[in-house]
Amino acid sequence: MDKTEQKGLSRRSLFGATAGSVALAGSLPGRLALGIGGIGAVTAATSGAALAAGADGSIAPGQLDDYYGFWSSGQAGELRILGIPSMRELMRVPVFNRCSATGWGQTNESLHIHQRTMSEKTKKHLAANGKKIHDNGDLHHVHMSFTEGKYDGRFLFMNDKANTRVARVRCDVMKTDAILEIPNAKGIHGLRPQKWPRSNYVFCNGEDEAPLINDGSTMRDVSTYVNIFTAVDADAWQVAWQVQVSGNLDNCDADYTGKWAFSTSYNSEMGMTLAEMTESEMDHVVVFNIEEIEKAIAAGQYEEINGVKVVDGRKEAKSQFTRYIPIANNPHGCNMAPDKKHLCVAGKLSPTVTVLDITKFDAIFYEGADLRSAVVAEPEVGLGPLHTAFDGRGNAYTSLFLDSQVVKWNIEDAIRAYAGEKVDPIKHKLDVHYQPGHLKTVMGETLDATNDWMVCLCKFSKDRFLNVGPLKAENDQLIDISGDEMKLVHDGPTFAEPHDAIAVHPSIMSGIKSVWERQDPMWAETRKQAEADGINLDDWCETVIRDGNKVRVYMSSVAPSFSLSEFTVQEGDEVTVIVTNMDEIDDLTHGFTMGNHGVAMEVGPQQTSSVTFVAANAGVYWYYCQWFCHALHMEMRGRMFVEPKKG
Ligand code: K7E
Ligand code: CUA
Ligand code: CA
Repeated sequence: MDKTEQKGLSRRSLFGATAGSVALAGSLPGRLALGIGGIGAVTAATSGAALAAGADGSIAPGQLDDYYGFWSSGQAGELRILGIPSMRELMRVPVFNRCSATGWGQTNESLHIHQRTMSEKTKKHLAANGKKIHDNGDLHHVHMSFTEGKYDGRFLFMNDKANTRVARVRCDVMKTDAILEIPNAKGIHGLRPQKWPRSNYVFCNGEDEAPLINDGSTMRDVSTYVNIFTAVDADAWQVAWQVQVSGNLDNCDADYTGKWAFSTSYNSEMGMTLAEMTESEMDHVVVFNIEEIEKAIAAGQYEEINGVKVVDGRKEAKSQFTRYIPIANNPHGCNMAPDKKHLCVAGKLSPTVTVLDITKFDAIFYEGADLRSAVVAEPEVGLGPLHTAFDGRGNAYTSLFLDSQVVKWNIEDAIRAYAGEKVDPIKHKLDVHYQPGHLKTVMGETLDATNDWMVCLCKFSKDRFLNVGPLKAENDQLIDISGDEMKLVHDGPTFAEPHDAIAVHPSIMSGIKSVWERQDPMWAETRKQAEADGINLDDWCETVIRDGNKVRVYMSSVAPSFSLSEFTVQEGDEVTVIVTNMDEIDDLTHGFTMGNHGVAMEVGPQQTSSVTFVAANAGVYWYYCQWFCHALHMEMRGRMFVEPKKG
C-alpha cells in the first residue's frame, strides 16, 4: 500500500517539499573541495524515487519517512521527533529540561522564555535553592494546533505535570517559544487544544487538589481543596479563564464543534490515599460547556483569583458550566472519535470503554436530566483499558495495560450491542510488550485519521532488548492497522518516558525552515540590548563593551572561526557573550562553549544566541565551537583572558 497516495500526494511532491541537504558527516570532503557555499545545492540523492515504506515499516537508507512523529518524554521534559514508520529518532527539542547541547535553560533567550510568566512565589522557591528556573519537567501530552478539526502546522502544545506549566513549540523552527506557569491549579496533566473552529484555547487539567489560597492556613483541611480546569489563550499565551470543579482531573479532549470540552476524574471521592481514591463505585467525566463559560466571563460573572478569571463549576454550584456524567471507578483516557460524535472514556479499573454521544449533551444540561442518557455503548474490552485511538473506518483501538494487549473494536457495532443486538464489537486482540499506555494512529485525533500505522507506547520492555542494567528502556511498538487484523512490525526502545505521541503528514509541516530569519523574535531582547550598545547584530561583530562590572562580548561566526580569537575581562566580571552565526547554509550550526565555566550553547545558521556567566577566577580559558561544522572545527576556538583583580 502506498501510504502517501491515499492522501492525494505523490511521493515525488513530498520529497520536493521536505528533502534536506546531505548529512554533514558524509559531505565533509565535498564541502572542503567546493568551499562551504557549494554544499547547499546538493540535495538528497533520493529525490524522485517512488518508494514507500516496506511492509515491516522499514525505510531504506537515504529515504525519508512517511510521517513526522511528535513524542512526549515524560520526566525527561523534552519533546522528541521521530520518523514514522521507521521509528528513527530525528531530533530532541528541549522544553522543560536543561539541555547540555543547545544551552536551553541557560542561554539568555531561553531564560527569558522560562521567566516571562513565572510567579513571584516560584521565583522565591527557586532563589532559595540557588536557581533561576526549574530544570526539570514531566511532559506527558503533546498535541498540534488545529484549524477546523485538522492539524495546521503552527504550534505544538505540551504540559508539565511536575511544575504546573504548559509550553508551546513553534513548528517553523521547532523551538520552544513560550512557557506558561498556570496559577491556582496544581499539576497540569491532561492537555488538549480546541479543535474547532481553531485552537483558540488549550485546555489544561489540574490533577492535584490543594487549597485555592495555598498559604498553609488550611492545608490539612481537605474541605478547602479545589481542582481547576484551565483554558489558555493559545495566541496570547495567557490564561483565558478557569473553572473550579468537583473531583480531580486526569485526561481531557475537545469536540469537533467547539462547544464542549471533557475531562476524566479518578478522584471524585477527593480522597488523599489510594484506598480513598478508589473507594466509590463510580467516578465521572466532566463536560464543560464552553459557550456558557464564555458568556459568564463576558458578563463579568466570575471571581478574580491571582489575576485569573475563575467561574464555579462544582457540582454543588449547580451551574450551566459543567455536568458530571457518572463513569465506572477511576477512568483514564478521554478520546474524541473522528466521527465527530463519539467520546470514548477508558475504564482503567473497569474492563470497559464508555461511549458517549456528544449530540446528546445539550439534553443533559436540562435540570433533572438523566446524566447517563448520553451513554450509547459500553463494550467490555479487557483488563486495564487506558487510552483509545481511531482509524478512518469507524474502528477504535484501546490499550489494555493489565492484559498487555491492544484491542480493536468497532464503535457502531458496540452501539448496536448496547442496544441489545447480537453483535460482537471486538474485532481483534494483539499482544504488545508490555503494559501499554497511550497509543496513536496517524492523525487519528483529527478529521484526517488514516488507516495505516499505529504506535503503541509500552511502559515496560522487560526481555525485549539487551539488558542495560536495572533501568530498562520502554518499548514504542509500531503496528500495521491496514488489514482486518493488527500486525506488530517493529520494536522501538525509548528512554524515559514517552506518554503520548502524534503522527503528522509532512504536507502539514511545509512551513518548516532550515535557516533562521535574522529578525526572529527569539532574540528580540538581545537585539534591543545590542541596539542600546550601538551594535547592529546583522553586521559583522567583534566588539567588547564594558558597562561597570558587566562586559558584553559581541562576536560573529563563520565556519571555521569566531570573529574574536581572544577577549579580556577582569576577575569577578559578569560576562555576556553574544554570538551571531553568519553562515547561511542548511545544517551549518556552530556552538559556543566556555571552558571550565559550565557554559555551552547552540548557534544555528543566521541565529543569535547569548549566555551570561561570571568570570570568577583569573587565568586563561579557551572557548570553542562544540558543534561539528568544518574540517577545521577543532581550530574554531579562542581565549578569554581573565585578569586578576587589581589591588
Ligand atoms: Cu501516561 Cu496520558 Cu499522563 Cu495515560 S497519561 S498512560
Ligand atoms: Cu563551528 Cu564547529
Ligand atoms: Ca475513584
